Amino acid sequence: MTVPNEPGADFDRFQRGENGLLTVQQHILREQGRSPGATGEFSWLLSGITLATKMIASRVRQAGLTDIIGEYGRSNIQGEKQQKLDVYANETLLHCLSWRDSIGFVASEENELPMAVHHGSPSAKYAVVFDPLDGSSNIDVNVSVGTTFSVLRRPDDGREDVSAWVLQPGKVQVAAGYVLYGSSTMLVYTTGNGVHGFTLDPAVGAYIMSHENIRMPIQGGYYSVNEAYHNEFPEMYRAYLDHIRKGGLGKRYSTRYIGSMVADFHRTLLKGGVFLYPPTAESPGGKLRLLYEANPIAFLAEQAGGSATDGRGRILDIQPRSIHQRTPLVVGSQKEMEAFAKFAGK
Ligand code: P6P
Repeated sequence: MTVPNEPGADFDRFQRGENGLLTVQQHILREQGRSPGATGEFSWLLSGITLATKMIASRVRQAGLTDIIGEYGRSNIQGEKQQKLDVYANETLLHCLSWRDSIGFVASEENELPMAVHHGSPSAKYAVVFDPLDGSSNIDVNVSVGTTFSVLRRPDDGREDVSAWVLQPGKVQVAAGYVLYGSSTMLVYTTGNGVHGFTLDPAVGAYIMSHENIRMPIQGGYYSVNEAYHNEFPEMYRAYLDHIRKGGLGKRYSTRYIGSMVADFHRTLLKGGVFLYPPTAESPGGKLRLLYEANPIAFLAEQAGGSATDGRGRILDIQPRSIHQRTPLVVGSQKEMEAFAKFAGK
């Protein structure tokens, strides 16, 4: 009997993961060659994030049972009281990423300065910026929280200072995503070739593809904003929200606001609508951080057919000036964002 020397038909089916068992590592390898960010090195880098977030998910799930709830007893660079889980999540990500020699620098919401990892080594090609546990003040009341991350390539102009590696506009991100610790633990990421969602199967310990090529609906049914600050918002935001409430977008909207950006955006990604964090009296430049919150969210939104602005221009075009720089953020579906652009005078 001659043995065929080409892959059988089943090979393609298994490669495509039609049997429902495609893990995120396999997905990255399958994407290899289709997008600049998806290489074997990148798969190894991403596995540092997926490993850390599995460890974080395990602690989040046990939060009420172990001594991991409550304040750590210190404030972070943002002046926010660190929760014990913030510190655990941060140290877990720093540990796992330090073992990836393709990473030159990491920057965290929890640390004032970036950390040089393998900078100086020829293998160091990426910087990773992240918020280890966004929305952590919600942990004590069992509300979803999330990890956000953004991957940047080393500058191609030979500049080796950390600012050149880290302070890059969102439009050059190699990859970005988040992990939502919700009713299930989901990783949602993009390498510029669509947005894909993977649900953690705790029995297997692997993120399995559950949402291939997520597309935002053209229009949703929710707007998401902290209405307590309504009177502080600039006029164009208040006029826009009144327009939505009065049926100006051709349908009745409901409001949803979880107070955890990853959860509020995840709903917007899957169901459509708009999420806003406008300038307020307390945060005139916006509250959300550009590098590791707004940029990954904006990259995902654009890859899924939506868009994201700071009220003046495209989030991804903003040239960062500092690591912890904040920005106003409006992100959502096509219809809601086209309407916002009119109120923003664009
Ligand atoms: P506010 C959580 O602290 C966070 O950074 C985001 O996750 C969330 O969208 C926002 O702040 C909520 O802020 O002022 O509405 O409580």
